[in-house]
Amino acid sequence: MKKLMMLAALGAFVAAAPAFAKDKTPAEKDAKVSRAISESDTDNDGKLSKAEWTAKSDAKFAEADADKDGFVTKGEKLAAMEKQWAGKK
Ligand SMILES: [Ca+2]
Repeated sequence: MKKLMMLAALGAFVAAAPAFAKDKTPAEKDAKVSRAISESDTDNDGKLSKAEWTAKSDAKFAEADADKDGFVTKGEKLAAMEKQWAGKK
């Protein structure tokens, strides 16, 4: 039974494989990178300064730190990841 469940899990993993970034076409990768840059490029110069890069990280940290104690616990990180995964469905 355990073997059957492992095979089912492996099958689901293989079925999901095309969703991974390595299977994206060059055009899909280019569009994804452009979108990622434009989301943080606050001065619209087409590139990210260190400040623009860290501002997004700081915002993600602040969002994950639910109790605002300056630390992200495993539970807070899990909640943040679940929220992210839910948004991708
Ligand atoms: Ca910029």
